[in-house]
This record gives sequence, structure tokens and C-alpha cells, in this order.
Amino acid sequence: MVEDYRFKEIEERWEARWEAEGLGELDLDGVSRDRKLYNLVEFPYPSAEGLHVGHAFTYSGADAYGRYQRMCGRAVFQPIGFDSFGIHTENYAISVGERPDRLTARTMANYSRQLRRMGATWAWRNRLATSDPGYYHWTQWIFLRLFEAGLAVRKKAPVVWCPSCLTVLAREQLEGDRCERCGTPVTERVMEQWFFRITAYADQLLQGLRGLDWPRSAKRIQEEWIGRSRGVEVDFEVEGTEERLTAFTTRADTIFGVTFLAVSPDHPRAAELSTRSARNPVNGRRLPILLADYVVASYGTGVVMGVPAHDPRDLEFARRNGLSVLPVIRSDEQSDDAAWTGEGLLVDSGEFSGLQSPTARRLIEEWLVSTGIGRPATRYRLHDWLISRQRYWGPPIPIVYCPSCGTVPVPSEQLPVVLPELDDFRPTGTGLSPLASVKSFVETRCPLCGGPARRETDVSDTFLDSAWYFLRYPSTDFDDRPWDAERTATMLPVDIYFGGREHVARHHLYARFLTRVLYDLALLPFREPFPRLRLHGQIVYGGAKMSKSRGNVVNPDQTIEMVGADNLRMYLLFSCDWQEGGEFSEAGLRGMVRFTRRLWGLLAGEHHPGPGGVEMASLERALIRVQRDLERLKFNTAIAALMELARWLADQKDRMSAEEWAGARRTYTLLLAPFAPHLAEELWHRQGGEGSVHLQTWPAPDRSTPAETEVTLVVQVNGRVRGRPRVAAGLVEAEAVQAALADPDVARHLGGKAPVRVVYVPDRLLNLIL
Ligand code: ANZ
Ligand code: ZN
Repeated sequence: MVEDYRFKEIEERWEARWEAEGLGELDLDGVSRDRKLYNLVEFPYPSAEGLHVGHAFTYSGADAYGRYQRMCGRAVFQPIGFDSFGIHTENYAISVGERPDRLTARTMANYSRQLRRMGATWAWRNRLATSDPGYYHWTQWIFLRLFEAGLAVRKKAPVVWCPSCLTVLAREQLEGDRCERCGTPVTERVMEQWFFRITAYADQLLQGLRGLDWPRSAKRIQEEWIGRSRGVEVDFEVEGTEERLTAFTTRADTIFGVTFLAVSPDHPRAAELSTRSARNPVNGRRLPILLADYVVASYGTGVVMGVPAHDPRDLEFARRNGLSVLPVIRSDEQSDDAAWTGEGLLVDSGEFSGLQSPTARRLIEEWLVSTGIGRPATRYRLHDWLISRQRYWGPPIPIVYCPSCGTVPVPSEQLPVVLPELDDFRPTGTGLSPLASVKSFVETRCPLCGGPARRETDVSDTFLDSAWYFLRYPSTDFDDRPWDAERTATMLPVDIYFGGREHVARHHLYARFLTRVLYDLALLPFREPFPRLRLHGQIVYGGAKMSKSRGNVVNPDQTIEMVGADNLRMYLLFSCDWQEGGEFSEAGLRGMVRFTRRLWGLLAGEHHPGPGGVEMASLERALIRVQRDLERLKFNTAIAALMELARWLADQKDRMSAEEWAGARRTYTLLLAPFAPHLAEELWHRQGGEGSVHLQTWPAPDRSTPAETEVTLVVQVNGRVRGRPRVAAGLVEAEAVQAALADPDVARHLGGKAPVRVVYVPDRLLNLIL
């Protein structure tokens, strides 16, 4: 009889050993690019005392994948750190009445303990915290590079203000019309703020999505967030002035149906314009000009040509204001009392009457352009990224205002601009950061003329901290540069990024933007940070998202104390499809505890050899399933295969010869290692295994090693296959295009021309369109 499965003793013993032996550490100077696997999972922010079970869920999946890849021979880099600056942490500090620097020191220590105890192989040597001066030094440095490039600009604009957090927010940091941090409805203010000109990259960010191996849903979120609209700008003459009023429309085919112009109340000429009337350039019709709330000042031109017959908002506005409604598109499906927004036949539209609306749209656009009344225009929903925060807990924006020299960047050699320690760090609500009242901070010398000057007192958005942290991880041991060129060339881009859906329109977009900017400034050799993204689901409890206020938070510490980290990991990964998420259930957890206990008895228990000659096909099949499922992140079905295999082993154990049993047990232990790392390690050593089980070679029989590092890329030119070069796996689009050009057949079909469009499915297909 074998003794009980004493998970606590086993887990603590192996965690200490792994840490002492540096199992998760990677010698970054000895890694070759074709072997590396940068396995990244979003870092936590210490805005609570500890991690919750949702983190355990996410990290268990990422770690199982990393451990599996390590056994497949990849040099796995799996770093972790803390997103420790920002409103989330500061709000928590306010709520517990503790200074954020002291608070984060404590909570990060606790988070680290928990992260260790979950049994993931983190590269601790590369740990970072965004609130360390050694980190935010470079956040400020990046700000300066954008400033020099004209991509960080200060402008007065209507901005979103959270009356509870007492700061401005970026528009993408809203949930509907509420602050995403505290849930308070936001208001608008006009303020002078720092913006990053992400809109200048809108088109690139959209086009670049094509080459990414991302879930379709994630691409769609970014597409919609960027919100590209093609249309025309139309100039309307304004009576009594020489100036024209320009409206942006995506429906030029409705232009004969315009009965008014609507102007945003925030339009700079709003008051003056509303006393005048305009003229429709296509038919001379007089159009009243009205101020309308539904017109957004910052979208298009802030002016709408009102077509009440075909736009519901225009119709509602027209009815309220007694304006006429003039249908110009007819369809069988339309009803009398609603605006018809679909396509149809043009009526009352001069020479365009009788045409189908899509054709008419094109012809009217062409006509407007040819007469100079209009011009093609593309608009984006995306706004510039507002990065100023009137808060304390963030990197001070490295700018000085000098009465004689104006806005002066702090020279890079003088970075970091250190955040002063402050006892009263609470937001002021005056529109100024608490730093504004720290004289010793504000009063400084102008870096240009040496005269007295004032520092910028806002800090930057926490999303800027996290927009580049993945660049820092491989270079944390350099303090004289943000990232080392050689390390970066070896380790980046990230091979696989595990993240949350809620980050797609914010963090993932910001990181893509910043990476493209840094590429354009020749500071990075690649354009896309995350060629491969996978989104994890969420663990809910009692049908609801876990939250303290609902009292349904599952505490991972207590669970681990009760059943051990391996049972928690195995249970979380088994309970649902990792990319979809699921419901936490105690009964499910108990089921897993029973399973691992039996497994322990089976694999650690004695064997009484039988006659042998057992057919091992079940083992082979399980092995293939587990491997395939790990590649697809289907941890639940992989564990199901392990459970089936355990039943089969229990069945066959006594029939197996000593040798057969040793082989089967060995394979099983290796397959178990990514999921239950401590248990597998213990079993491995009890079988007399040498070294860590996590450094063994994955037992797949048919794994063709070259496929791990080299793949066949199908190269098409205009959709026809022209080459199948073998290339290194994980190339980004630009590298793949280069590799394709080296193929003579491909080069011949390109005939020296550059493709106008590239469709790239990493490691599989490259289509060059001329
Ligand atoms: C005339 C028209 C007729 C329109 C029609 C629509 C339907 P997207 O696709 O989102 O880009 N628009 C333009 N600027 C606006 C602003 N600042 N605030 C609010 N609405 C604005 O929408 C483009 C359409 O939204 C434009 O096309 C304009 O209304 C409106 F039957 O012009 B349309
Ligand atoms: Zn000066």
C-alpha cells in the first residue's frame, strides 16, 4: 500500500526546488530565435489584497501551454510582473486609506506568493512593476519619443470627466457612458490635455489586423472600435457669408432629400451659424441651420446634412422642430412612419431619379467631386488617445512649461521625473493633479534657458504603462535602455499572448499602436507585438461574475490550502473550454480531488507484474489527443483523455509486464506534467526519473521535430499558388514577405511590383495581391 496523496507537502517541496533550480528562468543570452517561445499572459494589477480564482484560471492555462512547449524543446520565456501604477490601484489605496507606494509593496509581495503557490514556472528574474522608477523612466522616455515625432500633442478638446475619480478618461475607457473603474456616469469638460495621435495610425491598425492570427471576434472588436466610414464631405453655401459649411455623409444618394443642416452645439461657429440658412448645392433648396444635440462635435465635421426621410435621428429631430420630410428613395418594404434607411429607387432627385441607390451614390459622389462641391472622405470612430490624468499614482508627464521657451520636453538624460512621495495623494477635483500643490515638484528650471519654469503636473494613463511592458521583460537587466536591441531581436515579438476580451479595444489596440510608432521611429524591428492572440473565458460563480459586493469570490488561497494547487489547476482547466469560461462548482472540484487521489494510488502504488503482451494502442491514441488538444488550448478535453487513459491503465495494470507498466506509467506522468506539475514531478522521481519531469522530452511518437521550428508556407500571388518555401515558424508578415521574395518563382510572378495587399495567415499562407 502506498501512503496517502499528501499534496501540500509534495507541492511545497517541489516549488522550493524549482525555485532554487530556476526552472522558470531562461538564459536570454543563450537562446536562439528559432527555439524561443515568448509565452505571455496579461499581468495583474495589485488593486486588491490578493489574486482571485479567475487569475488562477487564466494562469493555469497559460502555464500548461508553456510547460508543454518546454517539453517540446522550446526555450520558453514566461515572465510575470505587476501593472502597479494607475487608477485601479490608487482607488484601492484610497478605499483602504493607505499610501499607494506602501500598499503596492505589500500587495505585490502577496500576489507573488500566490503566483508561486499556483505552481506556474515564471521567469522571476525578469519580473517588473510599472510603478518602479526603473520602469517608468522608460514610459516617460517613450512619451518623449512620441513628442518629438509630433504624435504627443497638447490640445484643448471636449473630454470625458469622471466626477468620482476626479480625472479625465480616454473614451475607450468607458463602459457605455460610465467610468469603467468606478461605474459613475461621466460628464464632459473642455480642457487642455495631452493626446497621443492614434488616429494617424487608424488605417494601418485596421489593415494590420489581416495578418494576425487572432480570434475573429477580437479582430471584429478592433475593426468596430476603429470604425472606418467611407463617404464624402459636401460643402453648403451659407447665406450672408463667404464661408461654407461642410457635412460628412456616407449617403450622398440622399442629398436631394436634405431639408436642414444640423450643427453640434459645441461647433466653434455654432451661435453665429444658427441664425442663418444654407443652400443645397444640388437643387438650390434653402435649408435652415439648427443646433442639434445628436451631432457629435468630434466626429466628421460636426455638421450633419439632415435627411429626415431616411435617417431616424434626423426624422425625430425634424418632427420635433416642424421641419419638412422629403423622401427620395423608394422601396416596397418601407412604411410611412419610419425613416427608410435601406437601399431603393431614387425619386425626386433630378437626373439621378430612377437609379438604384448604390449606383446613384457612386454617381452623385463623382459628380460632387468633379464640381468641387465635395471630396471623398474617410472618417474613423477612433479618437486620439487622451493620456493625461489629474491623478497622483502614475508617471509624471515629462514636460516643463517655461514662460520664455514654451512647452519644453525634459531631456532624456534627466529621466526619470520621479513621482514625489505624498501623504495626501487624493484627487482634488479642481482639474489639477495633487502634484500641482507640491511646490518642490512643480517649481523647476527650464532645460533650455535655465530660467524658472513649471512642471506638467498630470500623470500619464495607466494604459500607457501596459502598452509596452512586453518589450521590457526580456531587457529588465538593462537600466540604461528601455530594451536591448539584441535581446529584442531574439525574443520578440511575443509568440502567443493570452488575454481578456475586455482588453481588445483598449490595451491590445494601444500596444499595437505604440509598437507601430516605435517601428516607424526605427526603435523596433517589427510592427505587430502580438501576432498570435488567444482570449480566455471567465470563471463565474453562482451564475454571476465574482465580486466582493456579491460575496461570491472564490479565494484561491483557501482552495489551495484545502485541495492543493494541482487539484485547483486540473479542476479549473477541466471544468470548461478555457477560451469560453464556465461556472465554478465545489462538486466539480471534489470530483477532481477523487480523481487525483485514485491516480496517485494507481501510479505511485505497487505493481504486481502480469504476463505482458498488452496492446498499447489506447496509450498512443491518448497521447495524440492530449498533444492535439494542448496545441488548440482545449485543456478540458485533454484532461478528459487523461481520465480515460487512467481507467484503461487501472484495467490493464496487472496484465502488464514490469517493463510495459514502467513504460506506460512514464508516458502517463509526462502527459500529466503540464496540468498537475507537482504531482507529475513527484511521480517522476518515485519512478527513478532523472532531472525535472518538466525538462523531459514530450513523448509524442509522431512529432516531427522540424515542424516545431520550420513550417511550409504556401505563397500565392493573386490567389494562385506560386511557391511553398520552408520558413522559420512564427514569422511576422514583413518577414514572411521577405522569405517569399527569396523564392524565384514567386519573385517572377511579382515581376518587381510591390503587392498592394497582403493576406497572411502565420505559419500557413501568404497571399500577395497585385
Ligand atoms: C446624410 C444621411 C442620410 C446620413 C441618411 C445617414 C443616412 P457612420 O456610418 O457612423 O460614419 N453623421 C455625420 N457626422 C456626424 C456627427 N458629427 N454626429 C452625428 N452624426 C453624424 O455615419 C455617418 C452618418 O452619420 C452620416 O451620413 C451622417 O448622416 C451622420 F439617409 O448623412 B448621414
Ligand atoms: Zn526656458
